[in-house]
Amino acid sequence: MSTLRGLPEWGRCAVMGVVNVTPDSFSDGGRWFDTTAAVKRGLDLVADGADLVDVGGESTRPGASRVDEDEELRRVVPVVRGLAAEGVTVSVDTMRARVAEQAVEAGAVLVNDVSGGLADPAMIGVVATAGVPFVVMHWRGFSESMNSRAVYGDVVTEVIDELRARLDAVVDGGVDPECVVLDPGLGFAKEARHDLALVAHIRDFDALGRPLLVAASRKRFLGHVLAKDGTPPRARERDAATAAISAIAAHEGAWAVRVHEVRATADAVRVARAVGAAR
Ligand code: PMM
Repeated sequence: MSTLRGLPEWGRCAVMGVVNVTPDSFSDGGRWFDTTAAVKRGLDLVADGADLVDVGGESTRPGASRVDEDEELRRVVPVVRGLAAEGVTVSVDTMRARVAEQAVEAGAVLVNDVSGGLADPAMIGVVATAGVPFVVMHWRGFSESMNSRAVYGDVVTEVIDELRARLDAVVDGGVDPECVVLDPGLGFAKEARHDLALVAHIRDFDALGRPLLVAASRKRFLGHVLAKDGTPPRARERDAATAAISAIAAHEGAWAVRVHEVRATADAVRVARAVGAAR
C-alpha cells in the first residue's frame, strides 16, 4: 500500500468517486450540472463509501470537443471548494494548468490529468509548485482523434513504456516522483481488447514503481463484454461490471479505482482486502 503526500492511508485500494460537472459526459453527464447538485452528489458518494471525490468539468468521451477554459473554471472551482469545505478529499480532473492551480487553491489535494501533462505545457510546473499528488494517465491525443490512435503491437508493453516516458518527463519538470500516480488510461486510444489486456496485466505495471489508478467505470469495453445481440447495455447499466473490475484491480494491487457508482465498489475493495489478507 502506498502513501501519497497529503492523502490519508486507507490500508486498501482506495475508492475515487466521480463527479462530472458537465452537460455531456458519456456516462453521467447532465445530471450533476450545477454547483449545489454537484456538491450534493459528491457528499452522497462519500456517504456511499468514496474515499476521495474526483471533480471534472470537461468531458473526455471519444469524439467530445473541448470546453472553454473559463467555463471549465466556472464548473469546477465552486464544486471543489464546496466539497473541500465539507472535509472531503477532493481531486480535480483537468488537462489545464490554470484549472488545476485554482482547484488546488480551492482545496483540491490531487491533480488528475488524463493527458499526463501533455495537453498544457504549464501543467507540470503548476503541479510541481503545488507539491500535490499527480495522476499521470496514458494518453495519445485529444478525444476528437483518439480512436484512430488505438494501434498497438503489444499494448501492455507499449502503454508501460509510454507511461515510463511520461513519469520521467514530469519528474524532469520538477514533480516529486513520490507524488506520481500512474494510470493505464482505459478507453483512451484503446479498443475493448486493449482495455482487457491492460486489466489482465495490472501486475506488470509494478515495474514502474508507482501506485496505479484504474478507471474502468461504465466504459465501452464493459459494454462490449456485456453486449447482447451486439447491443451494449447503456452506461448506467454497467455498474455491476464496473464493480467486478474494481475487485480484480484491488486484488491485483491497484492503489485506487475511479467509479461513478461507489457502493458496490466500496464492497469490492473490502472483499479484495479480506481475500488478500487470507493468502
Ligand atoms: N477517464 C475519464 C475521465 N477521467 N481520469 C483518469 N485518471 N483515468 C481515466 O481513465 C479517466 C479519467 C472518462 O470517464 P468519465 O467521462 O466517465 O468520467
